[in-house]
Amino acid sequence: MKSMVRTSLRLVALLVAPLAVAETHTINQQDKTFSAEEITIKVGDTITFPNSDPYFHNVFSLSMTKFFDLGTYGQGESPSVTFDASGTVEVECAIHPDMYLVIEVTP
Ligand SMILES: [Cu+2]
Repeated sequence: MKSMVRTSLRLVALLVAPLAVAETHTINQQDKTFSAEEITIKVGDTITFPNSDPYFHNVFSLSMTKFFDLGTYGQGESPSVTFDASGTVEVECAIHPDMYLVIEVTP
């Protein structure tokens, strides 16, 4: 009987685990700066990078944790990136060298 309860609990744990819902965060780009200098997120989370400036940005990262390049995009566009591994991600803009953001992706 005890082992049946244990098995049931394990089954419930398996069913519940995937419901630890991934979150979506927003890092706005305005006045040639990211809306945060640092953000901590969890593996599986997504960050959207809306461009609120009347000129182009090109958000990218050369970090091993997450390598990406969103390309050149204009005002009102809002591309996103999902982070599938833990670690540190340094984010820059190819057009504005002063733009810098650090993302800590935690397990
Ligand atoms: Cu930029």
